[in-house]
Amino acid sequence: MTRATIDSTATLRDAILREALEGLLKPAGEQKSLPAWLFYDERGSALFEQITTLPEYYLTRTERSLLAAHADEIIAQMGVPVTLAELGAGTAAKTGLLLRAALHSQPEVLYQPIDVSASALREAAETLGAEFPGVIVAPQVANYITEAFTIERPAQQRVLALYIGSSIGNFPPAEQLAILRKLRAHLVPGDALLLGVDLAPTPGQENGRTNGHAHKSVTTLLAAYDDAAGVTAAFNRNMLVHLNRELGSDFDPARFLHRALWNAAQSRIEMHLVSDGAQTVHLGGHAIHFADGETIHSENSCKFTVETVLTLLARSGFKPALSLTDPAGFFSVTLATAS
Ligand code: AVJ
Repeated sequence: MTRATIDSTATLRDAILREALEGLLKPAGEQKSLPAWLFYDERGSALFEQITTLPEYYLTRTERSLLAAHADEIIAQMGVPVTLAELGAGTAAKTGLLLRAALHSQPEVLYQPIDVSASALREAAETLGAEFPGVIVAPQVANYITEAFTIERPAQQRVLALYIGSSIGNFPPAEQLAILRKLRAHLVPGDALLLGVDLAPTPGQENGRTNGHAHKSVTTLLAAYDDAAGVTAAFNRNMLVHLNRELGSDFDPARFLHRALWNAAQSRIEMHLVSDGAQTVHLGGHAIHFADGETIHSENSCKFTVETVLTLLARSGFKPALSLTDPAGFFSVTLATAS
């Protein structure tokens, strides 16, 4: 069962224009950028789904196996019936694991996915509605950064807020803190946050293997953002197609090349779109010039350590209850209660 979706197409287009101009109208020599949420139009969301199934993209399957192994434990920690709310839910591909666990101890679960992509939310509602008759889906189409969102709390229930998939890694540390504090303000003591983050490479494990144990290397990380099949490249370029459609700009996506790099000082993967030759693009009444090789910085994907996650949670009003990491140290999921 699905409740009505809140739509806000005009607001969204305004935000896209504002952010595109802010990122692209830069003095010559200054880094141009676009915000990563612009990836997620219908095609971008589909390409991201495809990325999550790639052999190089270990994030999704690692997080899924952590959730599969610990879903009952996570739900049991909550103690009472729960409603699940999810920031950046997308198609909610991993959420079923937690919903199923919740349905073991309560007849119905209200699931509140929040995402910028209406098409992804429609798919989430259809899939979950079909698989779990006890799940009531209440989707919100919203950019949880720029727009207000609501979280409902049915009587006698606790909110389990999900912020998984390392989506928080798209934001710089100060904004990570602001997002979690904003989320915390929707919660009351006893509610909880389940936060999934991708981990930084193990220092000194460049070749990926020591004493027969797998370790995370920079090479592993880079491959996850520059796959052999070129899906991530298509995902990156699709941002320009999205802008062309929404704003009537004239980017030629074929003249921007995909690049992924590891920024060790900031502990993040960066994705860029590299101008193949000098060119001028028209957008919102402006002519935007690109020098040959100049880049649009399209994404940051920050990588954490268990320690940096715990610090972030403490600073945003959460107290860790359960910290889960796979044996090779690729990915980490933390359950933290609102304190
Ligand atoms: C959805 C932000 C977690 O950073 O790994 C995948 C997006 N970018 N491949 C990530 C992404 C390139 C993804 N997040």
